[in-house]
Amino acid sequence: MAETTFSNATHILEPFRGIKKVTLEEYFTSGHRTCQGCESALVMKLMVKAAGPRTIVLGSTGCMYVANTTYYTTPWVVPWMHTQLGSSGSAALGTAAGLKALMRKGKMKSEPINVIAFCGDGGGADMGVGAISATLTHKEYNSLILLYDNESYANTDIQLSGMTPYGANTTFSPPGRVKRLIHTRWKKNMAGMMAAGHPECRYVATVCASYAVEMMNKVRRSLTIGGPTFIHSLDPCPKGWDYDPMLSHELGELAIETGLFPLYEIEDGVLKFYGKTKAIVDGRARKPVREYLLKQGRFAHFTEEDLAHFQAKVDEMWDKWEIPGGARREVTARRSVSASPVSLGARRKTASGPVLLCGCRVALHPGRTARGGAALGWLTTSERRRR
Ligand SMILES: Cc1ncc(C[n+]2csc(CCOP(=O)(O)OP(=O)(O)O)c2C)c(N)n1
Ligand code: SF4
Ligand SMILES: [Mg+2]
Repeated sequence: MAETTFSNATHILEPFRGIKKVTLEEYFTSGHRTCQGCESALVMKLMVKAAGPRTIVLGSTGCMYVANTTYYTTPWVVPWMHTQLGSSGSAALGTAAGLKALMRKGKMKSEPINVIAFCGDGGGADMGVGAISATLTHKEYNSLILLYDNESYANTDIQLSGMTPYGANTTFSPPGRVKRLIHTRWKKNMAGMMAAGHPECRYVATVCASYAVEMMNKVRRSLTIGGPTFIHSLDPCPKGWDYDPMLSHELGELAIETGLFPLYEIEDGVLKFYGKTKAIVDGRARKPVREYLLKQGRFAHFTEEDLAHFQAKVDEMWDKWEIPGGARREVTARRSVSASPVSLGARRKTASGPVLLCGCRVALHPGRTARGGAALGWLTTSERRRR
């Protein structure tokens, strides 16, 4: 067949300017059987509403597969495909590449089609992180990977994942008399990790469905920019977190207001904070994290000491991580370091401030400060303007 004019263009999806401007059409409707108050289901609905009808959705195993495809029913109005638990990245890349090849060969109409692959925290941040990472290196294919993080392997009855918060009660970490806290690791920083390690990925963002318009606009921005993009969504889960379903929205807000889950985007290396996270960065006090933790049964076994430790870890995130908090930026030092062709070792020795390591620009782990040679350094929009 003769080659047709092919363009790898994306849809230009302008942001919704307020709730009243949001389109009415739904592409994730009735027919699902998620729990009452399930924020992940809301994320699906908002995600595809933002993307519009010319969208293919791919989803890895988990609640958003199982509860959304009960025999003979489905809420999906757009084409949808299930993929294996660890393969949201592979599904995104394969679908995007397949569409591109078919269009280039003239076997289907050449037009922008959004490809969105979603994954849970188990499927995306644990099992499938390698496939997502690979996809984020292929800049010639347009796809969005959305990680919906309910902080456990929820579908198989709330097992611990790499995204489960410190100390939480899960079926793999039940508190007991001998050992009160089974799970004592701090959760992974997925968005930071994806942003830092993937120079071909032009857009990484965090979202929470409690802020629906902002969330939809970040989805629209990621699809407009094109190439491989990544969004991390924090989703309160009444079953796994053990709270009254009516509190879902409030818990999402509290996660932001306590500073536990900062809302930001990184587009072409420029960091922008959103909403209440921005207010905190600008000086507003964070709410005490106990207000968030004590509303959830999974932390009911916490003592005052545990609450204090959790608060100290959040404080440390804000003090020592580049994101959240935006602390410890020393623009002059970074400038001279990044412009200089000296070796990594020499940079470590000579730099007095943060060090830019081979394209890694976000501090990924708490406690690794610039002096220790840690990776660093997004610029905020205002910093960039100042430069
Ligand atoms: C390779 C593989 N291992 C285990 C399972 C069983 N399994 C199905 S869903 C699921 C939980 C997935 O957790 P997550 O990705 O966080 O999604 P959630 O259920 O929380 O929505 C597991 C372990 C599977 N389907 N495939
Ligand atoms: S277990 Fe959690 S994520 Fe799964 S359907 Fe229920 S509320 Fe949603
Ligand atoms: Mg999960």
